[in-house]
Amino acid sequence: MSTTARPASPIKLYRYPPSARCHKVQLFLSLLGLPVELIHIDLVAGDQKKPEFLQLNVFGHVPVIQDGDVTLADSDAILVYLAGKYDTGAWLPKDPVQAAEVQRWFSVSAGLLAFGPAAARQVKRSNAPFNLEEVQGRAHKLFAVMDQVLQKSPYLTGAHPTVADIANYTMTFLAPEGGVSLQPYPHIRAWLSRIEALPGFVPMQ
Ligand SMILES: N[C@@H](CCC(=O)N[C@@H](CS)C(=O)NCC(=O)O)C(=O)O
Repeated sequence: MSTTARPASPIKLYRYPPSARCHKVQLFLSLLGLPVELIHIDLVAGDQKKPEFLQLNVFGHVPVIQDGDVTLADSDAILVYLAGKYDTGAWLPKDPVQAAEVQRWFSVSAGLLAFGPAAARQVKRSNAPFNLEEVQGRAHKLFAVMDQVLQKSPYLTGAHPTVADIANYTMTFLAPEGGVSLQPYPHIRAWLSRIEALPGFVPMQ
């Protein structure tokens, strides 16, 4: 994908490899063809709560990027920054209605997706204190809706991919790790495949 500008040096991405939110940032950097330096933050060892990391993000969460003088946290906020700075406009539409549509899907990524399928994966991976049946149930309710949306259009906000798709891709792809099958959702599976076919796509390690 073409870019309007190039960073003077590789963008630093502080990340923990199993984190879906870190992957979505890494994915978007790759789709934009931007150089990246990956910096490992070990969430199990507690690196994210050390004073030097808290200077980068007071919340003590990954992902964080550093692009020259700019330090930014929050996966969806980072997508907005990267699209605004390095893309020609397609990934983050300026039209008010389309921009609002993208924002709506950021809310899904930070809400319904995080507290449904992503929470189920956390239970399975790290015994997180959620009720597995409850969060799996939320995941299926969300995916039933997403499947209908994706039956009508190839991407979440219409005919072309936007940061809304990148924001929601990884947690959706990983849903089976939380015991949430994607088999009942053919339109979601086709959407995942469309994203995986984009030039520059990188899978999670
Ligand atoms: N809204 C933030 C949430 C960031 C977040 O919760 N990151 C998790 C990893 S996916 C984290 O760093 N957890 C470490 C902890 O809670 O100590 C985003 O989208 O980046």
